[in-house]
Order: sequence, then C-alpha cells, then structure tokens
Amino acid sequence: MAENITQKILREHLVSGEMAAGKEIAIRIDQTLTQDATGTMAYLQFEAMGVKRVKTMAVSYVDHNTLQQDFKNPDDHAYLRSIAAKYGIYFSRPGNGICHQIHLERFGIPGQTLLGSDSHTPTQGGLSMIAMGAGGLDVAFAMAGKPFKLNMPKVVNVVLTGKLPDWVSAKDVILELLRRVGVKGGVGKVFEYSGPGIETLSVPERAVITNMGAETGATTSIFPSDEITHAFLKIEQREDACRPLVADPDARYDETIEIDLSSLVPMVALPDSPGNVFPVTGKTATVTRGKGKKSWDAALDIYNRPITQVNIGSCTNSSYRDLMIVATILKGRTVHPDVSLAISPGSKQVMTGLAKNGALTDLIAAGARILESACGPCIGKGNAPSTKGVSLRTFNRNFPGRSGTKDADVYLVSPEIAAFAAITGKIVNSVEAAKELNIAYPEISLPASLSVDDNMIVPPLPEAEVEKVEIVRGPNIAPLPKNSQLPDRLVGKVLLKLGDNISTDDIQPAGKWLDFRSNVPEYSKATFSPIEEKFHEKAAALRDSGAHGFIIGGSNYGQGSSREHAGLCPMFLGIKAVIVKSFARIHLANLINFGIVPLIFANEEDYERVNQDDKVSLDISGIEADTLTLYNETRKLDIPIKPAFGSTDISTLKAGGALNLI
Ligand code: MIC
Ligand code: SF4
Repeated sequence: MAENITQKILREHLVSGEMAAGKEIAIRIDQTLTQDATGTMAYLQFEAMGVKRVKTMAVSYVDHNTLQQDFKNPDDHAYLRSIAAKYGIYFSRPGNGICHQIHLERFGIPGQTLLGSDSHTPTQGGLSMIAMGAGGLDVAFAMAGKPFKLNMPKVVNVVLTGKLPDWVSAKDVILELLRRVGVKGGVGKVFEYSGPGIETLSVPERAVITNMGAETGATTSIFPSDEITHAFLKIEQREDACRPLVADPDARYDETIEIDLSSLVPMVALPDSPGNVFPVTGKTATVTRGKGKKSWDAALDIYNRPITQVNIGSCTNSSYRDLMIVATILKGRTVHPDVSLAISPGSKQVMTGLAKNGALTDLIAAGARILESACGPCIGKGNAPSTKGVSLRTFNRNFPGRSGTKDADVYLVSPEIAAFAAITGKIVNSVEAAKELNIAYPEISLPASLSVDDNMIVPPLPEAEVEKVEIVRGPNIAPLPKNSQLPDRLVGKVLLKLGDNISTDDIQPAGKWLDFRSNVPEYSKATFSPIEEKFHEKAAALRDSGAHGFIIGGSNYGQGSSREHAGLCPMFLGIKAVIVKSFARIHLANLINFGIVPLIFANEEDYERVNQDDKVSLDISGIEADTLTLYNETRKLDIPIKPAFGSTDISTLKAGGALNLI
C-alpha cells in the first residue's frame, strides 16, 4: 500500500496497535534527548527504574539553565554529568549550545524515531525523523527500552510551491501556518511537507518550520530526506547517516494545505500567543489577547510602537544561516540607542562559523550583546524586558510573563525583521527596510569547511568502567515525591477555574524558578503563581485537611512546554482531577503519569455549571465507564464528564501514577 513518510517510519517502528487515525499505537524509540531543566527529573525517575544502561542512543544536553548564579544549578549539571557516565549517555556540556540545534548537527538520523523531554523535539523533523516531545518520565521509560504510546495522528500534507521572496524566511512560513490553523489546529496531527517548494529550503530552514510546528499543538512535523538532507549531512561529516525517504507517489493524506512560498510576506505574532499572527503589511486584525477576544488594530499597534529590546536566538532561529542574515543587516551600522539587542548563537559550531568568517566581529561592532549558546532569554533566564517594554524576539513563544516581565509586550518575528528593528527601533517590513537601506540580499550556505568538533560532547563510558562512577547529588536534588493510590471517591473543591489555552508556563512557570526543577517541594511554591500567587498555600491547606483539589479549565489546556512538573507539582499539592474542554497532548500524558485524573466535559456548556470554590465530589470507582458524574454540591447539580485517558491508562491512574505502577 502506498504510504506517506509518517506512515513509513511509524510502520517500521510499530510494536503494537493499528495505524488508524485516533487509535492507540506503541512504537520503538531509537534516540532520546533530555535537557537540564527536564533532565534531572527524568534521570531521577530513570534511576528508580533500576535499569543498568540506556537502551537508546541517548544525549543529555545542558542548555536551559546555564547561568550558575549559586550552587543549585551547577549541582544539577554535576548530577547530570555523573548520570550520563553511569548509564551510557552522551553528555553535551554547557556552552556547546541548544539541544535541538546540536542534535540536528551531530545526532539526528533520517527515518529514525526520537523522543525528547522538550516540546521542540520535532525540530528533527527537518532531518526527516519522527521526533516528538514528551514528559521526562516517558523519556525515561524509552531509555529503559519501553515502547512509546501515542494516538495514531492524522497526516496533513503541507504542499509548498514557489520560492520565498528575499527577506522573507522560514519563520514566516511557520507563522503563516499558525495564522491559518492557530495554536490548537495541529492537535492529533503530523504536518508532513511536500511539493517543489521544499527544494528551496535547507535543513536548518526546514528545522525552523518543524520546530515551531509545536506551537500548533501538532504531534510533530516532518520533511522528506532528499538531496538537501544529504548535502547537510555531508557538511556535518555524517554522510553515512543519510537515507533517502520520500512519500510514495500515490500516498494518501487526511488533509491538504497549500502554501505558495512566493506569495508570503513578513509576519509577526502579536502578544500574548504564537497564534496571534498578522502580516506586517496588513491593516487590521482580530486577535486574542489575554483572556478574551478583542478586535485590535494590529497594524497601528505594530507600526507606532517604539521598541525597547530585540533578542535573537532560541532553538527556532539561531542557525548559521539566520545569524549570517542578521550580520549582513547589522554590518557597518549601530544598534538603535533605545534598543538592547542580544544574540545567542544556537551552538558552538554556529558561533565558531561566525567567528571564522568575521560576521561575529560585525555583530559585536554594531553593538549586539553576544550571549552564550543556550536558551537564555527564551526561557526567561536573563534579558527580561523593561516594565511595559516592547520586546521583539525570534523565539517561538510569547505567553504572558514568560520573558520574565509580566506587563511586557512580546512579539515573535523572523531574524530579518528582528535585525532591521534593532537598528531602526521600530517593527518594520523586512522587504521594505532592505530597499530603504539599500542592502543586497546575500547568498548564504553552510560553509563546506565548517568546524566539526565534538570536543564538548562527552561520549558514553564503556560498560566495564561504569562501576567506579559515583552519582553526584547536591543538596538541591530532592528525592522524588510519592503519590498515594487513587481513592474510590474524590471529595473536595474547585481550587481554580481557568479559561482557554492555559499554558504550562501558567501552570508551572520557568524563569527564576528553573533552579528548582529537581526540588519539587520548593518548585511547587510556583504552581499557578502567574494566575494566583499564593495558590500553593490554599492547595496545600486543602490537601492537609484530607480533601482533594480539582481544577477546571477550557480548551487546549496545558499547551506549550513538555515540563512534567506541570503534573508533578500539582500532584504534590493534592490535585486529583483536572476537568476541561480539551487537553494538549504532552500535558495530558504528564497528568496520567503522575496519577491526576484528566477528564473532559461531556457537554462543553457544562463548563458554566461549575465555579471556583464550589464543593464537588466524583465517584471514581467506575473509572472504566464511558461517562462519569461530577456532583456539584454547592449548586446541587450533576455534571456528566468523560475520561480523557485511554483504557490502558486506568491501571496507572489507580496506582497513583506510572512510577507507582512499576
Ligand atoms: C520551553 O520552551 O518551554 C522549554 C523550557 O524548552 C520546555 C521544557 C522545559 O520546561 O524545561 C519545553 O518546551 O518543553
Ligand atoms: Fe530552549 Fe526556548 Fe527552545 Fe525551549 S523554546 S528549547 S527554552 S530555546
């Protein structure tokens, strides 16, 4: 039978299940990746599994929290390094760069599967992998050799035609897709790219598109493996990893989307969502802001606002190609006096490439503040905007507060717009700005003499030598919290009632709290703090009184990051059930992993029939049933709800989570 690329890779890795959209399948995982902020917890869980050595090609990156302001964060790094040595894992040292960029350069293999404890793991779809984000526990299970369970996604054929105009780039392609489908338009789907337009995009450009596909809620995104993939792997001196992989000519898809690259214009995602996309050439737009929808004259807003900050980098836009464009624009010019421009190159390889050809000198000379190759400002670690500041970022998320400044306005743009904005102090149309400044469009390709040097990657220790490795545990590495078994009846109250598109940054913020990723009791003091600062106190009080906490939410609950702490910390605070209109994929799996019962309203209107502080109860003894009943004691109402979990998750929930189960 003719197959698309997604079906081919999934079939090759299928362990069980039927590959029909929506049905549960389990697949074999070839590669895993972790980063420091999710890695410590993933490895604490891996240790608890009692497995001697990882069963996947595994890489542990240190890229999120690298500032080392006190002992906590270097202690995490020391723990991760010792774990890597003990269990046969590659260790990418801090300074080597952002996990997704390095993985593309040094580890990704077309046709293989990758599971990463980071939601932007789909970046490797640019190298034709089925690469998915997951919670740390699921990644730990994969490292232990267990298959990964997912619902067979629908496959959407995204047909690219034409060629991008000068000064319009891959970021504008994915922003255009986001404009069309929104932040939940990809849920349950894989975006598979095809058409003549793909031949005009290099692997790092494809990776921009697959990276930010995560913002649609998609399971993943993927490009074929072709001559362009081959050329990239050749430059990386990894030609032997190359394998051609294209869809069969009569392959079938569940949906088709066409994008004519030649017709695209520069785009911007307005505050506070990557789905608020608007062409910078436009006049008006209706966009969602904060909790409600409002019609907003976006054109006026973007052209009239002086900007205070430009940050270039992140796993979306920090490749050699992207920073060369930036250097071309900045060369011989000066950053606007009112703007702070910071640039974080994606990897040591990118940084050395720029240093070798002089582009780094151009950036420094123009006044750019060069940061280390790491996530940095993208995860709210440094370079926060000023109060009510206007920040332009080449990143992938602009959720409220993520930048570190609650009332800042964050716009997401291409490296082209970011660079022009840095010198003009305004949000500009990159095509027009290039004309005005008379800058010729450069031809950029990865230099054949790229410095390929893995000296910052510590290879796994041979098995015979691991005995002597001692795991290093600093005082901030707290033991894993335990959950009790699920009782037959949940009785308590609604601690919070939330709206649509609640992100894991709302549930469990990062930024300054990142230091506590391996210390759940401390980190849970941040739970829901962007919404209600002292949430943790009221939740803990309810828990300690012996009652159970409930959360009510709208649709796409838990979008964004893969951080399992958004399940783990609420569990620690006694949350037993989350009832919403719909869930984002990774967060749903994380709730189940930590024994929090995920439920959806049988009728969406019933969302109105339960309020914050209502006393509620739920008989969960018949958890296998299709419909359960939430009793709202305050309003004396029965509300029908449905399980958001599958039948195979019931034993996990009953046990109080996946770790308890094993
Ligand atoms: C993010 O971009 O939100 C992060 C930080 O990379 C997260 C992972 C984390 O919270 O550590 C992600 O995308 O999964
Ligand atoms: Fe790091 Fe930002 Fe990418 Fe997350 S989105 S992996 S924080 S660069």
